[in-house]
Amino acid sequence: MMCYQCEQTKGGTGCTEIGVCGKTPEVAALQDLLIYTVKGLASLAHHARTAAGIEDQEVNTFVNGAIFSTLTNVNFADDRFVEFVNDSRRLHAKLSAKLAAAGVSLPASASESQPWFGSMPHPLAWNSQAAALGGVGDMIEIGMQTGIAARQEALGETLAGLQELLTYGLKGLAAYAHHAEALGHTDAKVYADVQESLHFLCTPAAADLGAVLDHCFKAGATNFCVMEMLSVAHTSTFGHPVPTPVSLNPVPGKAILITGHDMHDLHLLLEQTAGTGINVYTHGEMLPAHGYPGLKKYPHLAGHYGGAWYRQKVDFASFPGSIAVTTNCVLDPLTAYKNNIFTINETGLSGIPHIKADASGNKDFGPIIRRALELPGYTAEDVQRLPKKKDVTVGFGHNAVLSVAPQVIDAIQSGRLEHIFLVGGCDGSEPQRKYYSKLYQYMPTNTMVLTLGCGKFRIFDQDFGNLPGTNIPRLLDMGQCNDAYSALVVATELAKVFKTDVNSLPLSLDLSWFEQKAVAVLLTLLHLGVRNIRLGPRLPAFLTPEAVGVLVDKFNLIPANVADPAADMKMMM
Ligand code: FSO
Ligand code: SF4
Repeated sequence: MMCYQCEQTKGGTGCTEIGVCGKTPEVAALQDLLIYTVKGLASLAHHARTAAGIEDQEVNTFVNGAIFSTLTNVNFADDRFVEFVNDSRRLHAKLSAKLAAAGVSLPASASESQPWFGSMPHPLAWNSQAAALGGVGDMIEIGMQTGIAARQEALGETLAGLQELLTYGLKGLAAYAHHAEALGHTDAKVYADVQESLHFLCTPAAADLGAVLDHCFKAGATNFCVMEMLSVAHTSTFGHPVPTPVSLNPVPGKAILITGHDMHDLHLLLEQTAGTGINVYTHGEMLPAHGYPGLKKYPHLAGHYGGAWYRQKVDFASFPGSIAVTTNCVLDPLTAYKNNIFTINETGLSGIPHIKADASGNKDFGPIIRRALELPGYTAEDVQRLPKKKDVTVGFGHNAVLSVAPQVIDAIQSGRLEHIFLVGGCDGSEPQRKYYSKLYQYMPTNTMVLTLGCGKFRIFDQDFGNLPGTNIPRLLDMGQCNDAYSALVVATELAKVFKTDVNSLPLSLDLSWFEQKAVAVLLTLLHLGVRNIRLGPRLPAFLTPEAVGVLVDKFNLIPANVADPAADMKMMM
């Protein structure tokens, strides 16, 4: 196997024997095969759309969901990838039949293989092969021929890495689009853009570095629309987040922990547990849920439990209820809790029950609820015994932040607020990530910090006090990683007030990336022309020094100085 799609990749170069995340070579091969077959399906869908005006919603939804399943820490179950690959070929046959019925044939060039597919045919041609696929063993064998190695050999490391940059950006934006779709918000252009880019990766033009980079920034542009769509999906369904204290202390009673990013699932769970006496606790990136009026109104949304994703084995093992996994980041479970955990949507773990939506999209969380009722939950004694923690405050989406904008602007103009930091992104277990913990310590008291993503867990329970002369907290959490849109709205509005651009504001972006959604957000920021972004703790392994050089020249992208956060702070100030 060879996978270097996330920041924690082995040795900063690539996971080759087993993933640092726990991904096996077999699952890696199946994921590679899935991306390969989806490139073929997307190529066909692109032709169907452009040549015959055929739009197939099942294909559109599938493509985004399938590539979402290959994100880091989403799905480790080989049987689920076998299903995805078979579904891809089934949908390919369905769409081919529609085209044939419409009398539209594909140009021969549509399925001409490219050197970077190695010994494999063009994925569109492979999908169309009549022979049925064998079992999982056959798929793994074929999948092993569809990995990065063939692309590196044919294109060289820089171009192969930039093709991966595009693929990973597409994975991230597809994940966000899929979340919005769960709440009923879709955009035909987003499906078309994703599929056009996947099609592009199968054409001779994808051997041109400039064309690949253009597609990366185009993906960034599409992702901006997707993040806006997701923001609208969240706020129109659940209302705009409002500042809300969240308890980190449990209450007596049966308990369910919900993790991941999917607010729709949380809503369904709150509905299905209403009146059962079960309390629901958020974990990880679900923390911002407490700020939404449409979710916080449920009295049994009892609080938040645990820290960032990489601590889940410790946190989940001591949780006395069942655990619902809606999206990443999920890890191979310990025996201590493997009978309590359930996956939903694109997530998957070998041997762990998975809850599927029925034909009309309903999900029955009955198994999760029944397991919670079997488990002890929190007793009054537990609650008494556990050390008491202070509440944390969430809910500073763009609406809430802009409502205090006049005070922030006044503070900037009067010199009481010297600088704003946006420390966004993910957390992880590597020691280099201590850079972010230290960075916060070096922030002068006349500065503010906006956080988003699971990186906030390094400081989310610390008291940063208020901005001098105001009652505005210095630390404002804007939400999940996908709420980067809120930060962009705030930055754009501030720039308007000061009659300048985002790059000229007293604002520094220091991003901690981990997986492919962060790649999508980075591409969006670059597409918007945001410069001087610090990126860490390590630069992506898929970008060669030559590719990094292009980004440094064009955008002054700055590698985080993890060895010396004080120096970075000085430079940002
Ligand atoms: Fe974190 Fe995981 Fe939100 Fe990521 S939970 S690391 S970028 O998947 O999604 O911030
Ligand atoms: Fe390694 Fe990350 Fe790929 Fe997992 S997702 S195999 S940790 S590079």
